Amino acid sequence: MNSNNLKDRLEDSPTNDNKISRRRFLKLTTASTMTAGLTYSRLLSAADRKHPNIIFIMADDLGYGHLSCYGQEKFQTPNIDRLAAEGMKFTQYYAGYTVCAPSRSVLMTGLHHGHTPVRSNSGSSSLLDSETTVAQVLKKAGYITGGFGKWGLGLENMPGAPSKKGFDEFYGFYHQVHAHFYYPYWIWHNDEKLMLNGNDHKFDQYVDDVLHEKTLDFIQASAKKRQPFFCYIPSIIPHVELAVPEDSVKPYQGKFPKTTINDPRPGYIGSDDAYAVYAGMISRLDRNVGQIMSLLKQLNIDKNTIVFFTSDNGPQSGPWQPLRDFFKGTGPLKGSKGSLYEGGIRVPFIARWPGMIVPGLTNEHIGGFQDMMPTMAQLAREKPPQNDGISILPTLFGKQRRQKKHKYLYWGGAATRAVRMGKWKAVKPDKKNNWELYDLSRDIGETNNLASANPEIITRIEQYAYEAFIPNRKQIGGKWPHISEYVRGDRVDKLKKDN
Ligand SMILES: [Ca+2]
Repeated sequence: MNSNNLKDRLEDSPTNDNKISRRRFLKLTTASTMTAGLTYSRLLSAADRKHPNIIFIMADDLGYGHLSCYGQEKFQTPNIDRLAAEGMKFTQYYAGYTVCAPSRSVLMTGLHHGHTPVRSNSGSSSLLDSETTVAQVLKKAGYITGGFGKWGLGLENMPGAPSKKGFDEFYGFYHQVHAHFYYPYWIWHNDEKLMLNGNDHKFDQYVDDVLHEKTLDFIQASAKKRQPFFCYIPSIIPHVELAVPEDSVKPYQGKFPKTTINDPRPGYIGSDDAYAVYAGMISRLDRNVGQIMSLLKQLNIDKNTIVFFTSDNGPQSGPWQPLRDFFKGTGPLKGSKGSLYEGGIRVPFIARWPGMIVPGLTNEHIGGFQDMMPTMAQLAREKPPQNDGISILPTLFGKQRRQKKHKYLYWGGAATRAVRMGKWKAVKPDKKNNWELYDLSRDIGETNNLASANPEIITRIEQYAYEAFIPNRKQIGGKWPHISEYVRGDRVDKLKKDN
C-alpha cells in the first residue's frame, strides 16, 4: 500500500469518529472486524510503512515559550526546531492538565481531565485493571512497547505499574518524587531495581543520560525485529532539581547574569548559576532529540516513524519564577505550572513523519492530550476504548476540512475549572470567584475579562463544565516517600540525622 492509500484509508476508518452512536459503532465493529482481521495480519507481516513506529517525546515542565521554534530568544533548540521544520507545529495544543500525573493520565487513557482516573499529583495514584492505556492498545496491534522516564500512574505493586499497562519494557521512575532526583542511586527496570552505583554517595550518572541510552538501545533493538514499535519518552527534564552535566552548562556560562536559585526542599540541588544550568537542561533535551532523529536515519527507519514532541504542562513558578520570567518560558501566555490559565496548559506540540506530514506548516487546530489515544489507535489500525479524543490524522495529512473539532476542551475538579470553546477560554479560579472569560483570538494573555458582557457564553460554558465533570473514583496509592529512598550522600545523611 502506498502512502496516499494509507492516508485515504485512515480517514475512512471507523475509528476516525469516536463520537458515533453506540448502535452504529457496534454495527461498524462487527462488519469491519471480519475484513479487518485479514487486513491487519497482512499489514503486520509486511511490517514497514503500514504500521509506523511511534515515538512520543514529552518534556517535563517545558513551557510554551522555551523552544526557539516557539519564540525563545535567549538560546537555541536547533534539533527540536528541525523536527518542527520537517513536520507540523501546533500553536493551540493542550496538555492533559496543569501538573504531571493527571496530564499523563489523560494522555494514556484518552479521557479528558473531567473523566480521567488520575486527577491529582499524589505521586503514586494508580490506574486500575479496568482502565486501558494507549500502550495496551498498541501492544494489541502488534507493537513492541517501551517507556523511558517518569510514569506517575502506579507503583510496582499496583495495577497501574507499566508492566501491567502495556509496556514490554520500562526504565525510570514509577513514583513522581523519585523522578525529582537527577542522581538517584537506583531506578526501575520493569519491576526490578536497576542500581546506579555511580550515584552511591557520588554524582557520576546523570539519570536522564542513562534513560536516553536505554531509549536508543530500545529503538535499535526494535528496528531489527519485524514488528513496529512504540517508544514513549516522558523525559524528566527540565523539571527541577537544577542539575545537568558540565558540558551542557558550559556554552551558557558568562552569557546570562549569574543568579542563585536554591531549591527550598531539603536535600534538593539548587544552583548559583541557575539560568545557565536551566538553558543547559533544555539543551540536553534538545541534544537527545537530535540523537534520536540521527539514529532513525542511520537505521533507515526515518520514513516509517512518526515522532511527536510535547510537554506535560507549563513551567514552574514559586522559587523558580525568575527562570520562567528570564526566559519568557510561557511566551505571551499568563500563568505557569499548576494554573489553568494558558501558561499552565498550552504546550508546544510537534509531529513529524516524512512523506506523510507536509513539512514546515504551522497549525491552529485546537486539540489536547486526549486526542493521542484515537490518533495512535488509528495509526495502528486498532480500535481504541471509549475516549474523549478526536484523531488528528486528517490535520496531519493536510486534510483539514475533514478534521472533526472539539465542541469544547475541559480541565478541572469541582472548584477550579477551565473550558476552551472555539476562540473563547473560560476560567473559574476557585469556588468563591465567578467564571472569567477571554477571547483568545484577540487576547492571548487573558488580560481582559469579558464575562459580564457575555452572559449567554458563560451559561453555555457552565453547562459544558457541568456535563464534563464526573466525580473521581476512589484513588489507590498515595504514599509519600523520604528522599533517602532514592538518593545517597552527605545531603541525605544529614537529613536522616536531623530526623
Ligand atoms: Ca510536569
